[in-house]
Amino acid sequence: MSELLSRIESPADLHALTDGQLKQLAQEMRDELVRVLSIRPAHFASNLGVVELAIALHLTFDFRRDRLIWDTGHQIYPHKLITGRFKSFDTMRTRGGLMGYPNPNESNFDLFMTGHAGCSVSCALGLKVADDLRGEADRRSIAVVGDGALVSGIVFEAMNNAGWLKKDLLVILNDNKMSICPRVGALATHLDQCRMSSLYTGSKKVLIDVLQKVPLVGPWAQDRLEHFRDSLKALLKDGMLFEELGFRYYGPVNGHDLPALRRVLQDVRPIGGPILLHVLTEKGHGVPEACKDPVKYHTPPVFEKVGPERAILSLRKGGSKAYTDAVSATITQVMEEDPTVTVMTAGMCQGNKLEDVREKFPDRFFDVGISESHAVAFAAGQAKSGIRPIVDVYSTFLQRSFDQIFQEVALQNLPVTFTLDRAGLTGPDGPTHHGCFDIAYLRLFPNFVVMAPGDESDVAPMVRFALRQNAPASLRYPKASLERVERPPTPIELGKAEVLSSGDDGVLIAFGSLLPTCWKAALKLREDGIHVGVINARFCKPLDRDTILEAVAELPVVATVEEGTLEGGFGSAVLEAANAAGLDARNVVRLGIPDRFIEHAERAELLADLGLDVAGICEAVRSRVAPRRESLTA
Ligand SMILES: Cc1ncc(C[n+]2csc(CCOP(=O)(O)OP(=O)(O)O)c2C)c(N)n1
Repeated sequence: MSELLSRIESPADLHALTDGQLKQLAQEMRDELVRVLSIRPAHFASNLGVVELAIALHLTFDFRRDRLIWDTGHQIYPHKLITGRFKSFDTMRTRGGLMGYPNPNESNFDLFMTGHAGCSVSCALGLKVADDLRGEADRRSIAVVGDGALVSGIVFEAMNNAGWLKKDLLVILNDNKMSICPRVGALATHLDQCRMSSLYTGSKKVLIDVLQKVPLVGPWAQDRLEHFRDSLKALLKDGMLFEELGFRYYGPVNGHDLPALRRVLQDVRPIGGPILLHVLTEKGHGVPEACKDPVKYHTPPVFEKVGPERAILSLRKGGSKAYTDAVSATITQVMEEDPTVTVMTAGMCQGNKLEDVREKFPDRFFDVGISESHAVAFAAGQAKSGIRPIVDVYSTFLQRSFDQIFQEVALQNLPVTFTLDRAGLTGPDGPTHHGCFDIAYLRLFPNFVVMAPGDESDVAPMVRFALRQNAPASLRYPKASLERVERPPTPIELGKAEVLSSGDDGVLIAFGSLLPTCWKAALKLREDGIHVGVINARFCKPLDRDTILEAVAELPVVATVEEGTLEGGFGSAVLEAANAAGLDARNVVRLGIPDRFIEHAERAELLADLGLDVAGICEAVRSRVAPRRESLTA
């Protein structure tokens, strides 16, 4: 039942509700989250935790003018529910439907697509500076930052700058004690210390209430109490870190007590300068199962509602093994065999399926939090000293560390292994999460070995091969179930492709994840009398020039196939090599991700849209083979 929620067409409608109705609205919002997200895998627990915060923010500010950025942006669902998107909430994360992150194309209430964590304070500060310069200083600028996102270095760069500029900026720390996994890092202790002080905030309130009832004594007592509070605050080092950065620290406040939240937001609203408001929320609030296991319920697979409403949920099991499983199993094996191997994850222990590694090798497993640039430079330091570090990061998030890959790793030629998860089209997360660019941005660097397993059987040998290199080496793999092309094993050799089959009409050269698709396409084409071979490129750098350029020189059609951007990708590497060898490369057709951002939908849907499924690859070959045959018979 969404009796009230269905009537909220814009945040302005919230003002008509009584306190009791607002409470009911929060319940209806949670019910809607449970209803929709039980049938569709999406960010669940984080959103249950910010229902009251979203309502309170929209009641206190007017975000038709004021600025609001949610970070990490997967906490955006309650905000979407009350900014005119309730009726389309069913379409969440489906093709053509609502995006699971803020999306300015959906609503003016969303400002940036904040799928990557940590940039909200910078953007909010930028908006504030610009609004002031344009004579619109009345517009408030607010960043809601999760405690997981907070540890991104960039948040501190921004706070350092904001504290210096002394701009009116409200940073709300949404502290649920969790990143995806329990939060890590020294800062966690500081935040815990701040939490403790909620005890004194409560006692202060009681004392003020009591003293204010005594005639004439009230104001004086309040003044004394403020003094008392400040001394206590200093003693507890409460929010000191933020105060040192030039922010006034307020809180912590209970993020599920809507009236209290509204009061404190009203209180801080008129205060000038940078403010940090510490809000305590519970990940999964309102759904006991999600509170008990917020890691599992961060982005659960579809789950069943059984038993009393919202009380018992059970995750539906299933699903085949994914590339991530194969890589993490290999990492476990190599760490068992070689005590010099370490692994870095940037807040993605669960996503990277490294829980086993964390258990077995606590001194060689490092979750650095959402700090990809640090992870890479940290690994470089280890490599310099004879350790063999693996940086296990999603393709899209590794973009954060482009400069560390350049300077600390490639330029020093250090043997750091990069295992790039979710490389290619990641599906319902959409453009912030697709891993489209890593081939292009890694092949730029001298010294780098850039690889991709063609199927399951390449995975373990390739990880082991990478660890044997005396140079940086990367391998990319998709967010997909494992597939295998049955064939006799061939060892991984530096810069050597694997020829699976040959044909007179042409060849499909797959770099990575689409090798099994190419294999199926070649079989299908054979049914139509078109004979194309299949090559598993394995290496983008160094490229197997001998094998590939021979194909370019001799075959009528050479199709390069990659699940990455065509701009500077594997196909470009082939064209560059052909050009350098003075070959006519008009027979080369490049299949991959075009030069635009790809929306969200299921991976299979996107691959089909982009002509990267069996049908699309067959069509690309047919459309080139047929005219040639016609011209030969004419
Ligand atoms: C740069 C970057 N690295 C990694 C991630 C993957 N990631 C998504 S959410 C998340 C944890 C965020 O924690 P927090 O901000 O506290 O939000 P919560 O889910 O706890 O509400 C991580 C690591 C990301 N979104 N961006």
